[in-house]
Amino acid sequence: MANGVQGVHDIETRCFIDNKFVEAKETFAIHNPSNGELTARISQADVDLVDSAVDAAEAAGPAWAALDSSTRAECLNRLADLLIAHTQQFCWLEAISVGKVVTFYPAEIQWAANVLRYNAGLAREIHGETSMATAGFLNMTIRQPYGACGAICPWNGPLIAIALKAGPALVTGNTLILKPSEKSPLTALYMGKLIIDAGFPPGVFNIVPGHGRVTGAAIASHMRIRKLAFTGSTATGRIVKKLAAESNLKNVTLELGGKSPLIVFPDADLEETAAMAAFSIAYNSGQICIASSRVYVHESIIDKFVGLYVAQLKKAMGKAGDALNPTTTHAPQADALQYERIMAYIDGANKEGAKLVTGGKRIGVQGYFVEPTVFLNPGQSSTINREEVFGPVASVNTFVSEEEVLKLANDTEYGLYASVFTKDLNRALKFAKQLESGMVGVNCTSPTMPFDLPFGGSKQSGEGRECALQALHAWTETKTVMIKL
Ligand code: TXE
Repeated sequence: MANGVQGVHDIETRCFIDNKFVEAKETFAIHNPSNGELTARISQADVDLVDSAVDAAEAAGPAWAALDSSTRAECLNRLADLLIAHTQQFCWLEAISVGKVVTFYPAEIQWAANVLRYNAGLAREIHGETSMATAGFLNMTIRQPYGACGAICPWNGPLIAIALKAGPALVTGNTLILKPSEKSPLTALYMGKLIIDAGFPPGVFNIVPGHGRVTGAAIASHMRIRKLAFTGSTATGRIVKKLAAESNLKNVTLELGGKSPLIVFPDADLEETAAMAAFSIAYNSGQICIASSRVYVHESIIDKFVGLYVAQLKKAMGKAGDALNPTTTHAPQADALQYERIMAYIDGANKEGAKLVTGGKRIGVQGYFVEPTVFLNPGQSSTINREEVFGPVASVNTFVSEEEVLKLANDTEYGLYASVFTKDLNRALKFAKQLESGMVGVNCTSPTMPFDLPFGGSKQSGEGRECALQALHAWTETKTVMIKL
C-alpha cells in the first residue's frame, strides 16, 4: 500500500492535563475507516480526570490572564508554527483515525494555523467602551475572561475546530479544557507535546479525550466551568445546553448542523455553478456542516444542470482508496456509524420513492466508502430534503418562481449556510437579505468562509458566532465600571 507520509509513527493515547500526559482507568477503541482495522485504544477521561483538568485550569487562570496579551499571542503563534512543522505527523494520524486523505489534509492544517495566527493578531483588540453620558461620571466597560472554559469538538475538521475555539479562548486570557471527538482524538493528543513546546504554562490548555456521554457530559455539567463552546449535531447541542442550564447555567455557544440550500437561476454560469455546487458536497466526503446538500434549480435549466452537476460530482470525488495513499481523492466516511447512517438515509430516500440519478451504493467491501449520490425532486417534505445526511448525498429540486424558491429554501429548521447563483444584482441582494441563514454565498458556496468575519448559524443551526471580533466577545464577559468624578 502506498503511504503518502514519511517517517512518523507516534501515537499519543493519554489525556493531557497540566502539561503532563495521564492514563485514564478506561479506554476506548478507534478504527481506521479505510480498512476497519483497530488503530489504537485511547484513554477516556472520566469525571475525576475532568475535575483534575478543571483544577489545573483554575490554578493557571489568574497568572495567564494577567500576562500582556501579546505574550499569550506569542504562544498561539508558536503553536501555529509547530502545527505546520508537524504536518506529516498530523496527516498520518488523521488518515488512520478519521480517514482524512493525505493529499488534502495539509490545507486544513494550514487553515488551523492561520486561525491561530489571526487570533494572535487580535490580541490588542480586546476592548470595552467608555461613556460620558452621565453627569459627573466617566463610565466604562471592560472585557474579562471567564476563567476555566470548556470546548467540545467534532471530528470532521479536527484541527480547524480546535483552532476556532482555542484561538479566541486563550488569547483573551481564559484557560481551556478541550474534548476532541471520540472519532478523532489522535491529533488533539499529539498536540499536547506542541502545547508544551509552544510555551503554554501548565494548566492553560488541557485535552481530555472520551465519549460524549462520559467526558463531554462531565464538561457540560461541570459546576466550575463558566463557558462552553460546542460544535456537533443539533440533537447533542440540545443535550449540552440542557446540561449547562441544569448545572451552573454556564454560557454556551453552539455550532450545529445544516441542510444548506443552493439556488441556481438560469442567468448563472452553469458550468462554474455546477462545479462549485459539486465540490461543496464532495468536500470531505460530504462530512461538513455547511455542505450544499439541497440544490434548487430553475425548471428551464434542470436537465442541463443535472448533467453538469453529476459529472462534476464524480470528478470532484475522484478515486476512492486508502486515505494514506497519495493518489486517493475520495475519503472514506469517518467510521462505521457514519457510514451506516448515510446508507440508511439513501435506503430511506429510495423507499420514499425519490428518483435516484446517480450513486446510492457502497464502494468495495473494505472500509466505509459511499458513491456520490444524487436524488432528483424527492419532495420538499422528504427526509432526504429535511435532515442532515453528512455524506456525499445531495438532492436536486426544480422551482419556477423567486417567491417559490425563497419559501422552499427557508422551509427548514436549519439556517447555517445558503447560496444563490445569479448575475442579477438586485435578485442576489434580495436573496442575501431574505435567506434565513447565518451565512449567505452569492455566486459562491461552501467551503468558502472568511475567518475574519463571523461564522455560525441561525434557527437550530446554532447560537453565537465563531471567528472574528465576535469570537473575542463570545469568550469574554463584559463588566461595567462607574467612576464618579
Ligand atoms: O455528533 P455529536 P456525531 C452532525 C452530523 C453527523 C451527526 C452525528 O449530522 O452525522 O452530527 O455525529 C460530543 N454531552 N455533526 O455523533 O454527537 C461528542 O463526543 C456532551 C455536525 O459525531 O454531536 C463529540 O465530541 N458532549 C457537526 C461532539 O459532541 C457530547 C460536526 C459531537 O458529537 C454528548 C459533527 C453529550 N451527551 C457532527 N454526546 C458540525 N456542526 O459541523 C456527544 N458529545
